[in-house]
Amino acid sequence: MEQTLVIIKPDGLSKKITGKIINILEKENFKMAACRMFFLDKKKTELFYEEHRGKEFYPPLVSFMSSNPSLVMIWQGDEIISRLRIIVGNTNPETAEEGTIRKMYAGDNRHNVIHCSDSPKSAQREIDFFFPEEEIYNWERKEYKK
Ligand code: 3AN
Repeated sequence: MEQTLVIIKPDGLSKKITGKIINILEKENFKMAACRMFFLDKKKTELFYEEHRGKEFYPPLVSFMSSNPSLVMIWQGDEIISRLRIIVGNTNPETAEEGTIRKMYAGDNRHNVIHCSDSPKSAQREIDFFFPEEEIYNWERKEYKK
């Protein structure tokens, strides 16, 4: 079973859609494996979005993400990485499919309410970036009752 990193960005928190987003994930039968509020200061945001350094949207992205706290979570489920990308929708809400989280709630391609990992490799990097192993539940472990 896969795990992926999900961030409800500062605009998601200020729009008060945290519960709605969690509800969408729960309805898919995905399970939360970790959850913590983080204030991504400038340095941490720059490191997280390192691959975009140098792009024209990088400085405003960093300043938006470090403007207010975010809710950072790990979610677990079968093929969750690719399935969640579809549920979240395109970076730009104008071109996102109807019914996707970004189509429903995002303001524009920067203020797009949610982040989710785009590949198994980035999921691993992003999970390690935020959470030590002991803070992550693995619902496949025998000691948790289903
Ligand atoms: P996604 O989150 O859809 O995987 P990425 O990884 O390409 O998108 O970009 C990371 C973040 O950078 C996006 N979530 C968005 O906030 C911002 N971003 C990406 N492309 C643009 C753009 N053209 N203009 C403004 N912000 C952008």
